[in-house]
Amino acid sequence: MDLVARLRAELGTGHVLTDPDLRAGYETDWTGRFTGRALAVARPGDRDEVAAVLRACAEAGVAVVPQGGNTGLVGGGVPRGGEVVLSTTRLTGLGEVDRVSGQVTAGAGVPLARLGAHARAAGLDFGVDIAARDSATVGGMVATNAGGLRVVRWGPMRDQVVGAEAVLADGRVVGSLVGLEKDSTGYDLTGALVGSEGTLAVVTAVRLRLVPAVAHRATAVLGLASTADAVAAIGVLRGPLLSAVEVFYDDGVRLVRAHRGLTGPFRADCPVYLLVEFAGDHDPTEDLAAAVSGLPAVVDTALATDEAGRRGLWAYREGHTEAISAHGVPVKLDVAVSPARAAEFETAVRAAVSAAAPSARLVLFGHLAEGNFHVNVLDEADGHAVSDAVLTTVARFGGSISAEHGVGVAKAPWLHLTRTPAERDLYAAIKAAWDPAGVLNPGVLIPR
Ligand code: 2HG
Ligand code: ZN
Repeated sequence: MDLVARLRAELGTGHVLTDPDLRAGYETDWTGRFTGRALAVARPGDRDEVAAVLRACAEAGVAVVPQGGNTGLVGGGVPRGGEVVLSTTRLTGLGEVDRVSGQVTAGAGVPLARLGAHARAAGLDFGVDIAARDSATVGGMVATNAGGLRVVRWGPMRDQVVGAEAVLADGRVVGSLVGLEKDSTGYDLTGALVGSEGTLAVVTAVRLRLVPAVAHRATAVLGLASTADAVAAIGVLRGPLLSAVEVFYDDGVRLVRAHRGLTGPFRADCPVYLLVEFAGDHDPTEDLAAAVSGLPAVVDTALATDEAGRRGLWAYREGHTEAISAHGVPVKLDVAVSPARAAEFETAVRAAVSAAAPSARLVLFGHLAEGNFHVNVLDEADGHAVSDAVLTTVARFGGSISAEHGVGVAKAPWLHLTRTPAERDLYAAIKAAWDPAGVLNPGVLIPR
């Protein structure tokens, strides 16, 4: 029996897609930059079906590309050519919130928005939030160690994962969903899966820590003259109420306004915008207003406490990705430096991009409390030269070439910039230990 016939026998014909029209949505990533042809798309409905798919592919010697919501942005979830795409979107089991442990078990295919709503319905919340909350799946977020908008308060995905269940390339199941907060029994296998980008095993379910729900939020957008002023503000704003610190710039706001048909947050445009959110069990509006009024360099302020007003302010920030993609296919990089050096880095990265691609358009924005910049370069055909310029600059600052989206195929050629030969040997050894035949996501994270 050939591989497709075997997969059909395991999953049923309707969950093994070979028709080009049906495959298409799984073969190209959300940005449109990464695309390849899959042999087939397999949509297993439970852990045992995941194991059956992996066993069949391993025996046939066909590589597997695990895929969640396909909004990962680094080409880590789409085929390069001839693989089976294993879509986790049917693994949608969501357990009851365990209030005693403050945890919940979620299938890999559960979208973040559903997980968040489920936690809030039980009086708790999930600590990670990202703009792609409706599409991003829990499994994909674990695989990429997603970060997002609230890392300053609750940390990235790595901090939320207490346990995971995963299937190895040969079909064996590993891991635990018991959710032990204390377990010092040797190597952290769950930890190894976080950020492994589908190269070690296919995560089928995770046990997640939940956080206390906050009843009140207040959001401000500050207009500033420079990134240095924004960086200085973070030091003043840090404290138990601080929940988000996002930076964006005039050119990005113009793109978002044109795309969404919005007016600006202020009467006059500003070079730099800083979105700050405070959250707590009491209304933090006065705390936020007082903190902002104590900042020396604020040119203008817009403050909102009601849901509609807050959404309106967030739209300037969250609208960036879509406004950029509406303009064209960008070269997109997510990088981080020490936040204390973020202003210096901003100057350096602008210089590096304009030297590598003089006629390109650079749109910067990001999560400033972690020094995490999203570098989007528009109107540029040579993605390699721009990526090289940006990532080399990041390395000079001792930064990360992959802050929160994963390495994918987009940044794999530059892994050597921030991992030493000894560290890359360890990466290769870890990969070989989990997936000796190299079936899982070849070409992602570890360069071929
Ligand atoms: C965000 O922060 C996402 O909104 C996407 O990480 C970033 O589009 C991007 O470059
Ligand atoms: Zn981001």
